[in-house]
Amino acid sequence: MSRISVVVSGFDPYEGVDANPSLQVARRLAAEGVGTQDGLDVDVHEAILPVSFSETWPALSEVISRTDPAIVVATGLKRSARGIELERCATNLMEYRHEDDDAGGVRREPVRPGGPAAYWTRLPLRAILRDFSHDDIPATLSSDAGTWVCNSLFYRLLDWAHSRGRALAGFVSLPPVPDDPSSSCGLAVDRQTDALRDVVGMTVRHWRGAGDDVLVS
Ligand code: PCA
Repeated sequence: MSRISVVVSGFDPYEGVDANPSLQVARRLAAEGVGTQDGLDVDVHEAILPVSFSETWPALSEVISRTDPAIVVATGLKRSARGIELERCATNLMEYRHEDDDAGGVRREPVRPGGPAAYWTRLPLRAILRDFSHDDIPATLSSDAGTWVCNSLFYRLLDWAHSRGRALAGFVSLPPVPDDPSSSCGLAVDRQTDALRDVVGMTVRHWRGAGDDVLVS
């Protein structure tokens, strides 16, 4: 059977976040796999990334070089999210605090000087949302992955995808995991993992439907 390589990334814990659901979801998906999709065996590889503007993309890029994926789905925690948020676009902007700065300590710079202002993802977001509604997973589309490390990774990733023709890449923002399982806010790691399984499965089928076997070995 033909195989397809997929990378799912998540982030390490960071300030105020002891357990990042994106790390747990990427680990679980790589361990459990997503089964066969449309006649393709799917190899899911995890990439666990440091929360750092300068180190995140090199770390993901190393996993991409090693595994040669046709699809990359990055994930990260969005503390304000109430459900899964499928990100539509990445913007060429990073904002961060810098003590020496005049503008109240906030510095703004492009992710890639001279790069396009924004990129759209080519993940089949509406078809994924339909799968989510069958599986009762709360989700919305979003046009804002913020201006911090998640957005800058997403921008670098779409830069890469645009240079790769048929490769598909996207970013999924994850909500916090509730401390109390009966809470109506946030989503348990099991459900977040189900969501990512839907994202990868639908994206593989979409990629397959687009024709051209160039990236299938
Ligand atoms: N969320 C952060 C970076 C790592 C993560 O999981 C963000 O919103 O940019």
